[in-house]
Amino acid sequence: MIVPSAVDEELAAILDRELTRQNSTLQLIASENFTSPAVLAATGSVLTNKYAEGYPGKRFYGGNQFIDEAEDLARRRVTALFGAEHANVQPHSGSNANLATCLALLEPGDALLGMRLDQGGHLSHGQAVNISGRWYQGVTYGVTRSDERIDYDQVRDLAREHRPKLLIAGATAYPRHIDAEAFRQIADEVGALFLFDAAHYAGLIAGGAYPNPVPLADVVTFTTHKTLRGPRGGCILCREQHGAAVDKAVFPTLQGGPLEHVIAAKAVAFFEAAQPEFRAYATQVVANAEALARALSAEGFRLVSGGTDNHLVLVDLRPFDAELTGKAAQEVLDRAGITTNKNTIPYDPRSPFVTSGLRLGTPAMTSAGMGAEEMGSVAGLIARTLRGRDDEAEVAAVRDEVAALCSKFTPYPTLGGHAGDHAG
Ligand code: DSN
Repeated sequence: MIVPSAVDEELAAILDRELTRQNSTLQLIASENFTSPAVLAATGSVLTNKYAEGYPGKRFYGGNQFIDEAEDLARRRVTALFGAEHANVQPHSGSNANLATCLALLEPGDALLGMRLDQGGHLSHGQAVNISGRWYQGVTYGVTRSDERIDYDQVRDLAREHRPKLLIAGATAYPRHIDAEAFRQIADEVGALFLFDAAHYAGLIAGGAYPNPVPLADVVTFTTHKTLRGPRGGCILCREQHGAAVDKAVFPTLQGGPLEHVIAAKAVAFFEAAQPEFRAYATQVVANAEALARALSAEGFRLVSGGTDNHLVLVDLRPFDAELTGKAAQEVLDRAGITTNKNTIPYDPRSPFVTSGLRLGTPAMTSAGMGAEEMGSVAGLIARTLRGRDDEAEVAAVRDEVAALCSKFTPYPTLGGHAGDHAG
């Protein structure tokens, strides 16, 4: 692999520092992962040089015969992987995939019903600050106070009251399975279309560790870089009847030239996710999240909804330490080499910039080879850091232990200047 150091030492040094960070600290952000060298190579391939507005067989520029093959391969692989009728692999991101879905199915001013951002939803599900809430009438549902699970009665009541044209399931910080069947029934009752945003779950679904919403939803969107372990980007799966509208919404309505190097890398990720090893990986991601949840509970943390069914846990820090905010926890954990993100918890009294919660996920460290035993160690290191957060010597001691642990689970042991294998 040609590395920038040959021409640009300044950038090469930055890349090297980031590689060292990824190799030597714990990556617990639930939406992140470590791609394979094959995905990295496709992302860095000559396909980045080509303009290809349009779709395979219908491009606006010449020279796209091989680009067409790559995009067709990605489409074939992803429809087979999820059992979908139609795929669009061009969205640059999950937000673009969701906006394109709205452009395909709705008129400005139509109502859509999605999950509250502060209870685990996403900006692009109808929040007022996002285009999905500015162009459309965004209505939101949440979780119950009692068990902190989606309040399906509230979803039904709001659907009956507002008659949304689009009902959206999907979350960024919800540790439980989402009942796609319940959403389908509610959508049918009020005559809504049903979008399942599977960004967080796509890899688990592909690996058989999370129920597949594709047979139930009109449209399923997802990002390719989270549990699916592909390049950064988005994807839309839909029923054949919506295929033409979805394709038109992605191009020419929303996007211009597709990122064909990323689409090639998506094809690689779809291939990898169809292999038997990926099923083992997805199962281990969930087992690791369960192990992390148990170990954190034993350390005195309260888990939102009492635990997890998927790849993430949402920690309510207040019972552990009433003074400790998510912001302060994230900052001191960063100093200890443990990368996490602060997160609101349901009915959080603190602002989204401060929060009472911390979101932790297992996809990345599972790719690096960690198992349930290491999750116990990780929980212990988190607890020690947060208990000793005013003691810099203790934080430094944890940082050394984190580095020692990570040295046995290095995602890219041979990448500094050369492509190499990683532990996943
Ligand atoms: N930023 C993503 C996440 O962390 O869940 C959502 O878009």
